[in-house]
Amino acid sequence: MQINAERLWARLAALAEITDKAEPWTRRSFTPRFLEGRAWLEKEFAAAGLAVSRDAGGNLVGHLPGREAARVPIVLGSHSDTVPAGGRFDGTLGVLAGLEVAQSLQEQGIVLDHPLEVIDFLAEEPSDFGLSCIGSRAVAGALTQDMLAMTRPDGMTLAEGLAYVGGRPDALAEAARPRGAIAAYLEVHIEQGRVLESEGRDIGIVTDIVGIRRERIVVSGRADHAGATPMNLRHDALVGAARIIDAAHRKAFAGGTDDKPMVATVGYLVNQPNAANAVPGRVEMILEVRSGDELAVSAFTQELLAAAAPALAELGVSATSSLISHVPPTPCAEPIRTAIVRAADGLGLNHRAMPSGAGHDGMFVSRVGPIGMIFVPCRDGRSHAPEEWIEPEQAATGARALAAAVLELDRA
Ligand code: HGY
Ligand code: MN
Ligand code: MN
Ligand code: MN
Repeated sequence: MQINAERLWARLAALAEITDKAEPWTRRSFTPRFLEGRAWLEKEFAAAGLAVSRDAGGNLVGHLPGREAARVPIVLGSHSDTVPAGGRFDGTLGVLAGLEVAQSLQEQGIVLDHPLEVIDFLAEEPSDFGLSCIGSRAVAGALTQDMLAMTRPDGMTLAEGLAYVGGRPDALAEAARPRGAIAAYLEVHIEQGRVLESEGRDIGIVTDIVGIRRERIVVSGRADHAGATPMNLRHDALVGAARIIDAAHRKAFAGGTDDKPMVATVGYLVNQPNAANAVPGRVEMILEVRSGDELAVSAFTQELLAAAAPALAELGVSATSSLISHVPPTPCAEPIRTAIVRAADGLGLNHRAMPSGAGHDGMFVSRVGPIGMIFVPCRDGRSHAPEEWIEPEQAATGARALAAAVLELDRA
């Protein structure tokens, strides 16, 4: 089966151009720019011959009937939202490679036994509500009322956000799919690391997706005049946050093992009042910890804040943490991995098995059906940065492996 590499590359370039111009490449979920990208995708899905719908969870779903309507679908997909000033390929490659496979099947008169779906999952990246994988949580029936009540800094609730993107927060049961409702889920994604490029591999076949825990930490001090407040009378919340951030970095550096490495990051921080001449009174930040070691991830923040307590007491500040999300490590399914290996071997691709240090929608889709992921190398392993890049041939290889794996799974 052929795919149209030029068309895939042209679509990747066109979707990338739908970005906040001041800060490429940015298409944050729940924003007008995201809706612009969705409108473009909807047009492309229809032009590719798919029946297009939006489910109650805010996902864009393209549907291609199969020979046997009673079968559950093979699903391809990923996400079209980005981190701020992210890249052009994180997520979009999976959505557009899936679309390319669906269109190429029709053009070559290949009718699968299974229905085929291509899904752009809503808000895979941590949204301004703090929550990630919102659309795939909805498909897994894991979007709770508490989550719908989460607010973003401008006060919008996630329920309002869902409605804004065409979801139906009061009908989430319609988006939820029971276990067994998906025959196989396949996602092509850029590796977002350096392994494949450094080893000269064509693709990676993912073994498992790392576990991720995110907590909101608030450091409370006292806002004061920066000039008239002596150092010994200050309660500087940002210095307290700095102690915590440095300790988290050191703890993760020393933590983990070779087969279960650990990473910890504070990438989001709000300093208040955030004025050059005011001692910071309050800091809110998000700490995320990732590792295959579930226990270590679960205990990380509590241990961290206990160890930082004397330093915080000395500063006259306090810290509290609240859980945002915790997703355990997610294995990819053996039969799906085997089908991808057969597909890659059939194409003569140089491949290897590897874990994913990045989170993906498959963490939740795995609750509905077996998942598999295909990684393509990205330049210098860079991602979540404007420098993110892949070559047209690498995009095409990912789509060809996806197409061949779909044919393998359809026959299974
Ligand atoms: O954060 C992640 O791992 C993914 O890129 N959303
Ligand atoms: Mn990402
Ligand atoms: Mn991604
Ligand atoms: Mn993903």
